[in-house]
Amino acid sequence: MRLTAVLFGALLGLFAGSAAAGDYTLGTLAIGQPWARATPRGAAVAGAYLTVTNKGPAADRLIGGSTEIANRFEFHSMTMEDGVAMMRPVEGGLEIKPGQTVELQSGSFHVMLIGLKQPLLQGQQVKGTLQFEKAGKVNVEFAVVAIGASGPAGAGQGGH
Ligand SMILES: [Cu+2]
Repeated sequence: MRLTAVLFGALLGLFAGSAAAGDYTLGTLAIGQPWARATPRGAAVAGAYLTVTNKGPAADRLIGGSTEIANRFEFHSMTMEDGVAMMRPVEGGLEIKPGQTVELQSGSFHVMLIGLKQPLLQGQQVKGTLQFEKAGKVNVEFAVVAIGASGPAGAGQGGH
């Protein structure tokens, strides 16, 4: 029963992956819909988000990246401490185990673009790269959504 559910989920994932724009494949890694939020004028940092699914037999690691609009590209974790959201750089990147999907999302692990050269504008496509330890580098585009949006599809609340 459990296996059926897993397989069904995997199939759904495949369909979703092939249907949606903004998805990328690098070897056995599937990268889903990189996106970022628009920033107010003068902002120095922006959060960026994506998912990575490892369809291969070996673990890989998302270790870095770049974008055309920011000087630095970091991975952050976010935890609540005494009711305050704290962000910290993640050393060594993020491991993606075989069969695992890692979500970089608002309020959790995320990409932090630091040292913005220009504001991110809604509707913009920001060119960038993602660097994996084993699979290498892939070119992606981050779709910029409205400041308050919670995902690439639009609707939702804010948060970091
Ligand atoms: Cu951050």
